[in-house]
Amino acid sequence: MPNLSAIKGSSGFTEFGKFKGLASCNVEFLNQVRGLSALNGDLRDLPPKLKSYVEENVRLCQPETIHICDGTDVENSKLLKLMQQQGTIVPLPKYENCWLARTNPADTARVESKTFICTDTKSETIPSPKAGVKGALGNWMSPHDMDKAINERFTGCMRGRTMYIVPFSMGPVTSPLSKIGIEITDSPYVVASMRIMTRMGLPVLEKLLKGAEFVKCLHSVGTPSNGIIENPSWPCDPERTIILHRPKNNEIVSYGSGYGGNSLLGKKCFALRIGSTIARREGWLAEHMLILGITSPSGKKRYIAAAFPSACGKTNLAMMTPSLPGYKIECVGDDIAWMRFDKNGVLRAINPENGFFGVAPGTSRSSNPIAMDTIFKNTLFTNVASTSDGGVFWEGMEKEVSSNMEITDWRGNNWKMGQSKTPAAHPNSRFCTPAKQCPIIDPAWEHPEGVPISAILFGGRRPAGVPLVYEARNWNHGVFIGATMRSEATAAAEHKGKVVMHDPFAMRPFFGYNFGDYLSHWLSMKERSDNLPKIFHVNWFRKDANGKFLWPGFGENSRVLDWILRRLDNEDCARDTPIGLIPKENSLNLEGIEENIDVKELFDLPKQFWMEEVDSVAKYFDEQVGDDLPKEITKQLNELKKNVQSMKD
Ligand code: GTP
Ligand code: SPV
Ligand code: MN
Repeated sequence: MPNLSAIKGSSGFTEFGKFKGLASCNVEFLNQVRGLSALNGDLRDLPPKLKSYVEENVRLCQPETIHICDGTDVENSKLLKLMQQQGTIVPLPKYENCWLARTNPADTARVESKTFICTDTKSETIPSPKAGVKGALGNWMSPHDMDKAINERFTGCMRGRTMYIVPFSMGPVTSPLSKIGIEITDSPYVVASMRIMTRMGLPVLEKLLKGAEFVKCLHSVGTPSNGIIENPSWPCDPERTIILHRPKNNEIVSYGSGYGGNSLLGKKCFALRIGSTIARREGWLAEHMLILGITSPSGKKRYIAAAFPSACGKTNLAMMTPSLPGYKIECVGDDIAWMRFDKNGVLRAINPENGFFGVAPGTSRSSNPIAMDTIFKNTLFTNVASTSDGGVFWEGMEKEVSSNMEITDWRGNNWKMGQSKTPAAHPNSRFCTPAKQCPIIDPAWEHPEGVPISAILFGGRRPAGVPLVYEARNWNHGVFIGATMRSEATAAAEHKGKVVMHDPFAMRPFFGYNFGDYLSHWLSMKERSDNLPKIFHVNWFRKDANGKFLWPGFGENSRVLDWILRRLDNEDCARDTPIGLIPKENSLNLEGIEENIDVKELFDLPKQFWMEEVDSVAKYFDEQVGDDLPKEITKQLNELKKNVQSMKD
């Protein structure tokens, strides 16, 4: 069996055999690989499956050279220097080891319309929409079309570039809940970001050498078919961008974009889309959820997972500074949870990520001081604005820069506060920062067995009709609440305007398989435990008639968590309504809150609104899910309808 020391050689891993030093021997090496003749001895020492995966893609993409990433500081410094030379990043001298990347303005968010799951039959991937209706629960592609799409785009796409081989682990390397991936990419920005967002480098290679399986992730920023790269500091091919997944092979292929979920393939592509298909096979859950630990004034600690759609407040809740005295919140993760019932029926969660890829605008000392204490070292910022003293700026930071500061917007233009008509930072601009820098990172955040989950929250941006919080009556009702989630569109994807969209489980862009089967899988979790987490729905975003938020949100959300924890303790503080359980009068702790809260309006359940809500959910299920909808969900819908009809006008 090949062993690590054979690869290590005498020079140690920082040199990583001959591959890293390939500058000197690359031509010969690549010719050998392309010609499939005898291989470089060191390559032979890679696990055979990895070796052939690399060889296959070297032949396809034809890179100039190969770099197998070891994840060391030395390697990272070299990459940062290279990106500076290429103009991809600039240093932010105001902070320690922070960098700013400005993308091509055509490449600033996830592209859901160009994201496909590839299975033999369409019904494995998406429910069949009603005739004449466009499916909105993912896009399917046939294996033949996927192969064609890959060949058209990837043949020779890395010519003149370095191919980086990035070994990474989703989850702590020692956790039995973790999974390994290999990302092959031609973007040093992706390598540097993956080093923050995942556990990357030697310990993972070591695990691979011991025979661990890996998810295959191929990525190229691409080269437009006319060969012209408009913006050499951020190469991309927006017209032909495509994100493909083949669950059967645990395989991801992404072309044309360098941004976020399109290119950091461990995140949405692996941890959610491929992850959800693995989870289904193995009997667990891969979800778009934050994980937080909360300690009550009595000292009792519990963990909560919460699914909100993109840019709807996960990072903020996961790092919240509670306004209610005596509470403490600690952060396990801000975006993704992998959860599995242990042998005692306790739902245990790990955060498969190692960093935060968080929305910058709106993050400030007043809204999220913990994030502000996390992100000003070792951070890669993308598409934020910069200040003349070498710092960053975005909407929400107005009070945090002095007025004489010159600001350059995310496109590189001069920007004047109160005068410029366009935002300084792109609305989907992000910070990419190591999770361990978070001052309230939970002591158990890397525990291999995961943390025990007591409650699951669903929520979205609902400007009307939906109360601040309500509790599901039981597991099936909770699954129904997840299935009926809706939210206003945000800038995290390519959607325009503020339409309220269906986003079941905050997973609409991330399902790896048929949503109907996904619902059955969730319903089946009931059989795995007598100690299921309680399920709640929250809405921080209800507005009054003037369009003003009715609830101050952020740290004040601790008042809602307090009520939820009391419900977990079976306190008699809830009353039944047609949609679920809401706080009894005066049971939500509003002591000391500064704002005037219109509790009545916050919890009002207008009959007309809920009649319409039931109708649109029914229409959605009928048009989008059809026969794939589990009977139990239809039953829940009928029950809600009956309850709503009996409401007083
Ligand atoms: P993704 O990383 O895209 O998955 O987003 P996310 O769910 O982590 O969202 P995030 O916490 O970054 O919040 C996105 C936006 O929502 C920011 O502009 C926040 O300021 C705003 N936001 C978060 N929490 C609240 C809240 O309680 N009330 C209000 N009004 N806005 C909030
Ligand atoms: C989201 O959109 O939910 C994100 C950002 O977390 S991205 O990684 O781009 O998907
Ligand atoms: Mn997200």
